[in-house]
Amino acid sequence: KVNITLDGKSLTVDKDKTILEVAREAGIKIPTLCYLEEINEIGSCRVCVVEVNGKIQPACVTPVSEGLEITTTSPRIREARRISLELIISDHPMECLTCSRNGNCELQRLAEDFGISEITYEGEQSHFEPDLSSPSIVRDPDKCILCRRCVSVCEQVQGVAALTPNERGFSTIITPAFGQKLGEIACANCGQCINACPVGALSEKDDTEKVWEALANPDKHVVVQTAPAVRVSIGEVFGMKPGSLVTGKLMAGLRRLGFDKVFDTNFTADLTIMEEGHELIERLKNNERLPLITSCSPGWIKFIEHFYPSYLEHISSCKSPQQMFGALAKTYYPENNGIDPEDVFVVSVMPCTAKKFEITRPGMDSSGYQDVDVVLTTRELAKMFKQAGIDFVNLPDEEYDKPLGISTGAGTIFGTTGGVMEAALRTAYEVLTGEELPGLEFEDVRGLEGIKECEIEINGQKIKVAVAHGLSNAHKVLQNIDDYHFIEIMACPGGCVGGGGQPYPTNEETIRLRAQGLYRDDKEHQIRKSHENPVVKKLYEEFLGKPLSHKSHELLHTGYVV
Ligand code: HC1
Ligand code: SF4
Repeated sequence: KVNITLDGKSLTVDKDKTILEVAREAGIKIPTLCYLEEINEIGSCRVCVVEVNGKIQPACVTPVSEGLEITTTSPRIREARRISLELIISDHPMECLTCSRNGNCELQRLAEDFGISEITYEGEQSHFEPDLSSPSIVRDPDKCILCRRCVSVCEQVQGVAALTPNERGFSTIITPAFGQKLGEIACANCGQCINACPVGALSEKDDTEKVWEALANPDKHVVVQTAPAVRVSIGEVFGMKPGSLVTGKLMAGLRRLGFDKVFDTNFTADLTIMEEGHELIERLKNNERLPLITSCSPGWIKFIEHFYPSYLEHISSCKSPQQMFGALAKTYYPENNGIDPEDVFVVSVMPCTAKKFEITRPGMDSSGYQDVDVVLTTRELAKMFKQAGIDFVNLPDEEYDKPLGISTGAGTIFGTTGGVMEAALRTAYEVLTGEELPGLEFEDVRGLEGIKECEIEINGQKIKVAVAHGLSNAHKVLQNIDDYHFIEIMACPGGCVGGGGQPYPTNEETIRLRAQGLYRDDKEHQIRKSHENPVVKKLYEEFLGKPLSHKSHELLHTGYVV
């Protein structure tokens, strides 16, 4: 412990803390910009400066020590912070009105808080070409403020290190190494760099126009599927609490936009459990290619293809629920409803930017057409609601359409880390033993710990499973791959609730609340096991035959790129 004076008050505080941490604990707000707790603590933006024994120092990187006298607000400090901000803004394009972050930009908010009405430092601005090469991510270096939050997240949280500062001084630019483009490198398309960016230098590729066009085309039968994690986050854009479960309003809003049918990715999440569960059962019986590893997160799939191609035989051959849905929406659904599959246009609403990439992968056209036409992120759909003048908060609750909208509680928890594992165990246990599972909730695989493990006994065999989220944890779990029978890996921290297309801010708190929302949703479902989904059963009877059938393989399974 050390004794300090903070804004005139004597305090005894832990000695390994920074001034910023101590001030926050004391309820004093110090503005920050480049700071991301435990991820990017580099003190480069100088927005958090305070006076320490009379000297101006950045609070985020200055540790407390015995006898420090700290002042967090004074005319001198206000002036220093203003100068830092003005210098950053002097090399930032004033395109706020047309920027994707208009209204939720951290720089814009600070400029407002500090009452910045003119920039005194005029001079040359840097100019670079935007990078439009990725199917998921747009990088506009002119808007970059060099805070390095994206660099740190990509390296430390995702273990990819796709982005790095290049050049020096005024010419500094954050890019992939050797000036390559994002679309050409090992980038997982996860979008975690977008969530980390305080400004509009990184954003998702905007596909909303394609959807407006399809909705306005009278010849198109436009159907939409909504991912599990969207129902607990989209309300945030309209001022609702993170984790608010707004499934009914989401359906109503989508119908008001003009979609012909509103369906649910949760339905094909149940179907994935049937296919993947039986794959697990087969591999356990034959004791081959264990552990089985989940395949629904396209960022994770791109990551393993780049970094661990020799482990690809472990990956489930199941397409993700989004892709299974696309394949059925252009075969089973039109066949049963007298619609020409050529006229069906499939839109996905996903918390994820990598899903934009996934629809372009080889094999994602097993219906004879591109199975999914467009992916919108949660943020993009929220923008469309705004543009259509939809008063989201006051929408009534409506239901999903049948048949592709009927799902179980197991399908909904796919959207949080551990959920796919829990859903799979509920089904694998009952199919293998023929007995009812005593307790449905697998607490050991819930929560935000980076790697979770659990052991479950099925027919006398001990099945050891692991769950990892955030790709740096994927690196770790793969070091001990032989310890397990089944592994769930999701690219994003927290799983899809923490996806790169989710509303700002996506942080530990919002991720936790969204996950709680999904577990509530699971509890409210009457049916909570995928193999009990009546529409999934009917689909097997009428169309697919049985899990892992020839037709299932044709439509619902895929291969990987080495
Ligand atoms: Fe996900 Fe999935 S859970 S990958 O996170 O398996 O994106 O929410 O839709 O496909 O179901 C995302 C979420 C989503 C798929 C499902
Ligand atoms: Fe890194 Fe993911 Fe951003 Fe690619 S999308 S640069 S992997 S954080």
